[in-house]
Parts: sequence; structure tokens; C-alpha cells
Amino acid sequence: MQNTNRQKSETAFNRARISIPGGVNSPVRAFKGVGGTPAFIASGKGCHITDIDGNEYIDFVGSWGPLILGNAHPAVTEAISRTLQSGLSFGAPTEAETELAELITSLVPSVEMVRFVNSGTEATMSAIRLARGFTGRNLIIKFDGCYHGHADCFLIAAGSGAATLGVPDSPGVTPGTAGDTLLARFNDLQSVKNLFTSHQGKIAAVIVEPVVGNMGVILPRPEFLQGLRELTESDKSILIFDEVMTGFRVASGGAQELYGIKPDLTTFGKIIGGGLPVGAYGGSRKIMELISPSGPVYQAGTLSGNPLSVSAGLATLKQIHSKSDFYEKLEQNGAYLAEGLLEGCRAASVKATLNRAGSMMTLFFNSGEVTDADSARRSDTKLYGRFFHGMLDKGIYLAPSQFEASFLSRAHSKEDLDKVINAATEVLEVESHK
Ligand code: KE4
Repeated sequence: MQNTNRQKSETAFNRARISIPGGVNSPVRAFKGVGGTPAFIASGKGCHITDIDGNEYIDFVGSWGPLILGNAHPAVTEAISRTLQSGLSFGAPTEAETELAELITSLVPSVEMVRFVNSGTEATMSAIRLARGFTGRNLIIKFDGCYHGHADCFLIAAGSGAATLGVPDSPGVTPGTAGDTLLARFNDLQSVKNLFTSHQGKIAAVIVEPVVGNMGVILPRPEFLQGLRELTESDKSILIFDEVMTGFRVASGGAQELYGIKPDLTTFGKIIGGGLPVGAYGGSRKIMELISPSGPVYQAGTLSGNPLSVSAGLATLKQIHSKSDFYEKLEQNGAYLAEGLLEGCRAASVKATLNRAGSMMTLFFNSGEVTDADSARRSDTKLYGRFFHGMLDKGIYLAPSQFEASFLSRAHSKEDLDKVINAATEVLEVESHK
């Protein structure tokens, strides 16, 4: 099946670019990392999305992580519809927010209290403010290539769209702000030790994607996360796990469960909103009670904890926990897909490496291991672009950037994965004859 007619998307994109910068409301959607015109999506169901030209795709973006159940899962859409009957938003507390908070704190032991916001960016920027308020310190450490949303303090060697667009340090970030953000290398504990040595007692927090998703998927080396825990503990600095992507994705308790590390603060997003706008940050009662109105650290939001997002998040988490083998099945399918893709690369003598954590993965066209931003950047992004379009034409919608994760959902069947593996093998075969 060839999905090559995307005339209506072309027209829609030309129209959108008149009134929306770049024609999109988030940069990575513009296909700048792979070239060509983005497909404008009309609908989604299960593991499939359909564009406005009627082309159907097997979806591996899943709205960038929230759709771990697949598109428009009935448990989620029915929950939203029921909530809708009672109104949209009140700007007042509702019991469902407490229910979702209690569910999250029951699933993530390091989180005793949680505050809901409307995006991952709000969650991470609030966590940084809280860490600074709690420690009375200014400096933060982030890692080259990690992306924590678009707050000024993070747009220093950021990943995701910033890396894809090759503008990791954004105009508009003041030298004062940039000066309070120190940069280390992921998987390089010495680079972190050096910063703690030269800024002893001045670092408020280390923020890290415990499994990186925003340079493509990069796994922590053994002891790396434990090393961060020890360094922050000894300097009385706050360790923040940014689990906006990995939370409820790689395990029920997130990457911190997978790696057995207890951070001081955790940020969430994506899956806890089931596809609706959401974010959250949480941690020990001692730290979280500093947040207004119980404490002096201010943070607020008109639609924070809004009934629709909360109902979608509750339905999603409950659906996940209704199946005892939920993550095991994702792990099996993730491993099956990864092996099939690598086999296709081997058969076509295309050099590639695949990094995977459960149902989030990235196929890097790279002859070596990808363990940090520098090695990720050595990948063949042009080949990735050709691979992406070859797959798109065959009805497979991968992440439109080498520096992003692709996501499997519980809606992807073995048959769907076999289609993906066969398509990849064909596309790579063509590539091998170039
Ligand atoms: P949002 O503000 O986009 O909801 O979340 C920011 C964020 C924070 N932390 C992590 C680990 C994240 O992955 C993200 C956002 N992820 C990207 C995907 N790489 C969102 C896609 C986009 O920017 O359009």
C-alpha cells in the first residue's frame, strides 16, 4: 500500500503557515528533521491514524507518548464524555483531582504529594523553582541533549525539537538565566563531579531524563543514576527525575522503579493526561509543602487539574492497571519490533543501533553505540529522513526526527509489527542499492 498522495496536507500546510509560525503549534511536527510536508491528521483509532487525504498509518508517535493505550481508547473517550456532561472547568477543587493524586502517589513511592499543572514544561519549571526555594541556591545542572520543555532555564543545549532544529541555545534566553544553568554530559559522572567540585554548596538541583527520550532514546549506564543520587545527597542538592516521558511508560513506577533510584522530585506529563493537556510534579511532603498556598514558593494555573484532563488520566492509569501483564506485553512487543528492525538493517548491510526502554525506542543510523548527545549527533540524519519517508509512504508513521523516541502502544498487534518490519526491510533494501 503506498500512502503517497498527500495533496490536501500540502494545501493545508501552505494555509497554516500564513497564520501559525511554521504552520505548526510545536516545532517537531513541521518535519524539519526529515524534510517534506507534514501529514495533517484527521482521526485516530487504536494504533492507526488517518490523514486528511485518507491515508492510514500505523502510529508510532502516539501524540509523543500519552497514547500508551492507543488512539481514542473507549475507556478514555467514555470517561471524558461522562465528565463533559457535568461541565468543563470550575476553577475550584474537585474530588477527581484528589483521586488522581492518590493514584499517582500509590504508584510512585518517592512521591508523597503531587501538584497538577497543564504541561510537562510547567511541571519541570515549577520543580526547578521549588528546588531553588527549598535549597536557597540558584544553580541547576542539566545534561547536553536532554529536553525538559521550553522554559528559559532549559533551552541550553536542549534536545528534542531544539536539537532537531539545530538551535539548542534559543535567542531570547538571557545571559543571566543561561548562567545559572550548568551543563554536564549524560552517562559521564565525572562531568557532574567536576561541577559539584567547582560549585560546592551552590547547586540547587540536578534535573535528568532518567532514560533520555529527547536525543532519541539513550539508556543510563549502570551506576550513572546511582552516582547522581550520591552526588546530590552529599551536596544537599535536589535530584529531579524528569519522567514526563518515562512516567508510567517504562514501568508502572516509571524509570525510578526500573533503576531502583529514589529522586527528591519527579515530573510527569503525557500518560497521566491520556492525551489531554496535563503535567504534574511531586515529591516528599517536606519539599512539596513549600508550594503555595501551604508554603511560600508560588505556582498556579487556571486549568490545572481540570476535570477533563484528570478524567482522561484516571481512565488511562486504571486501564493500564486492569491488565496484570500490561508492561510485560509492551516489553515483548518492543523486543520483537526492535529485533525485526535490526534484522532488516543487517540484511541490507545498513549500519544502525537501536536503543530501547520497553515501548519507547529509537533506531539510530549510526555505526557505533549511542550513549550521549555527542554520539547521537554522529547519526546519519539524512538517511533517517529517507527511511522516515520510505516508511511513511508505506503507511508507517515514525517519529519525524532522528532525535526523538518512537512509541509502541497496547493497541499495536503482532500483525501490525510484522507489517512494520516488512516495510522497514523493503525500505532498507532499496537503501542498500543506492
Ligand atoms: P510539554 O511541555 O511538551 O508537555 O513537555 C515538555 C517535556 C518535558 N520533559 C520531557 C522529558 C519531555 O519529553 C517533554 C516533551 N516531549 C516532547 C517530545 N520529545 C514533546 C513533543 C513536542 O515538543 O511537540
